[in-house]
Amino acid sequence: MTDLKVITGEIEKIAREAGNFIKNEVTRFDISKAEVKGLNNFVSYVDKNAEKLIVKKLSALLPDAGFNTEEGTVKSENKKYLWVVDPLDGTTNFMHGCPPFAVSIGLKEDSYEVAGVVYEITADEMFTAWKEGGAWLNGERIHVSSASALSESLVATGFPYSDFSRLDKYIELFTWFLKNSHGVRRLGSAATDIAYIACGRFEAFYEYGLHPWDIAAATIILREAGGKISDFSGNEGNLSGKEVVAASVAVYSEILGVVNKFMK
Ligand code: 2AM
Ligand code: CA
Repeated sequence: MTDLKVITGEIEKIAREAGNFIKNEVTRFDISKAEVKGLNNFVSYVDKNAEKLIVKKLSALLPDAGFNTEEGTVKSENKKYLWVVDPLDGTTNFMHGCPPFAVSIGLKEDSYEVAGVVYEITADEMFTAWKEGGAWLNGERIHVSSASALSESLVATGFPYSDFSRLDKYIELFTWFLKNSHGVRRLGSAATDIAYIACGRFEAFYEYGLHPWDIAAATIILREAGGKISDFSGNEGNLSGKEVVAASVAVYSEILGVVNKFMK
């Protein structure tokens, strides 16, 4: 396979092209054109057309790779190389014209993330990383923050939006963070939340009920920037997104302990 740095550069071009398409649609988007996939789960022609564009270009880039994409415009196939794609992470924000929303493209080799691009469209911020190549924001190296405790941390989360089975525990955990951190933010795009830990804006993130495409690209960006990501039990491999704890290495153990205490 070609050099991962070169591949990441190509993914970046594809993410920017899809991002430009999405940006052009913001002003003309008519909310009544959204379809409902499930409770509070929306999709539109914008998500689908962006995905088709991305799939076409990625197929040309690595003809032997399989796909796992949110909108399912291509058959899911598990191969040695796997593209994990969310053409538009933060669809609800997009529909309301509210930042942030992002294109998220991850590449796995034998189930392990080896390259990732998160392009946050509204701020024109391109987060990239490849295995052992570091993490980058618009071409500059990025690192997690130097905070060493949750008491010095800005924490991001996503509110439950359709699976309310763990809502009571979630609210108790939320209350704990309100009292024991610098504050809690809810941006509405998990890929962006995790990329923001990688560049030191947030120290930590937790959410349940996500999907692989929400986190695959951001996972390698965070790891290469000095962070850790796992499920609520601390498993770091094969992340499904059902449970996500992400943080700088310095606060990861502390947040894992807290999330574990409230959510288990
Ligand atoms: P999506 O926009 O690609 O669906 C934020 O909490 C995360 O949950 C986002 O990454 C978002 O990804 C996903 N999500 C799905 N439906 C949502 C909804 N109705 N409200 C908020 N987030 C949603
Ligand atoms: Ca999406």
